[in-house]
Amino acid sequence: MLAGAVVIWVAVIGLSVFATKIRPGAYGEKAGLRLIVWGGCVFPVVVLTALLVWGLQMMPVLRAEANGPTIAVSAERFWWRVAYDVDGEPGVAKSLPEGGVPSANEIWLPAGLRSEFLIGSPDVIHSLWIPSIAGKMDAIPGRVNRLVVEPTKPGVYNGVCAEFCGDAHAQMALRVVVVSPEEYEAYVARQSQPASVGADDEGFRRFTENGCDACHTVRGTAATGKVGPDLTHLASRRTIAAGTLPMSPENLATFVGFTHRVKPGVQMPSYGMLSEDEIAAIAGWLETLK
Ligand code: HEC
Ligand SMILES: [Cu+2]
Repeated sequence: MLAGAVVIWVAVIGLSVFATKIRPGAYGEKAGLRLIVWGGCVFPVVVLTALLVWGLQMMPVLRAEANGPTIAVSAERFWWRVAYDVDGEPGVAKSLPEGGVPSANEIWLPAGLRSEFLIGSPDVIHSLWIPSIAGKMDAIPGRVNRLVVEPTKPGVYNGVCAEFCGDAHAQMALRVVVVSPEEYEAYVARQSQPASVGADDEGFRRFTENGCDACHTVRGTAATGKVGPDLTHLASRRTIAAGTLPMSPENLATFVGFTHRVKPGVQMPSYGMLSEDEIAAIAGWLETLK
């Protein structure tokens, strides 16, 4: 393209210089018209059409291939379901692959590698947007969109849902943590471990008694609910409820007791009817899920 542009530029400048040098009236009106039709219309149409066809053909070749992990991101109302190291089959898939190491609302990425997000949704259209790292990509029910990202600088970045998806849309954020590839591997290895929960743990007993396990999984225990976020390593995350509150024992208690006041429209029932002690016991136990 550069070579072509130089040739055309030299020709156009040459013509202009030539035009200033010739005697007025040296060429007739017909000759002038011919130059405009051939040089000004036909030539650019042919050249630009050829470039367009060539460029479109080149697009798949230029698309960056991932050389890092494949991470499934499911946009839910109103949080992000994450699974590390899933098997992403090429081609157009209708739903996200099962398996992988589950997490939520926080995505760790290795710096300097091209990781691939497989992005889907079980309910409505959302959009994953991590402004410092990549452009927006819609999460559409019934199809899987792919997004290759290559973060270069370690750090913590913010992401949001960028497509109105319901009441709590504005409280559907996430954190992206970019670390070295070694730290990334260690993180995923830690996340793949089950939680260590004693059978006589007071907080865990109240967690199951109140039916939290119907919606939440704590790997290594009998809690295998799939509706809400995996809580196995909840306390290792930076925020609660998709960026709504910073992670702390007090905020965990606030979220469980005043769920709808903290996040209006949230798809989890409030447990305000529980006694303060009971909520404190549950929150204290959740805090141990590092
Ligand atoms: C009907 C299903 C359901 C039940 C029952 C339920 N939850 Fe949830 N929970 C959810 C959903 C959905 C979310 C995601 C909310 C959001 O961020 O929009 C959630 C989020 C959470 C979070 C924040 C997780 C994160 O990664 O930020 C905690 C903590 C939590 N629930 C604890 C509990 C506890 C404790 C109980 C029982 C007292 C409970 N949940 C009962 C569905 C449920
Ligand atoms: Cu959304």
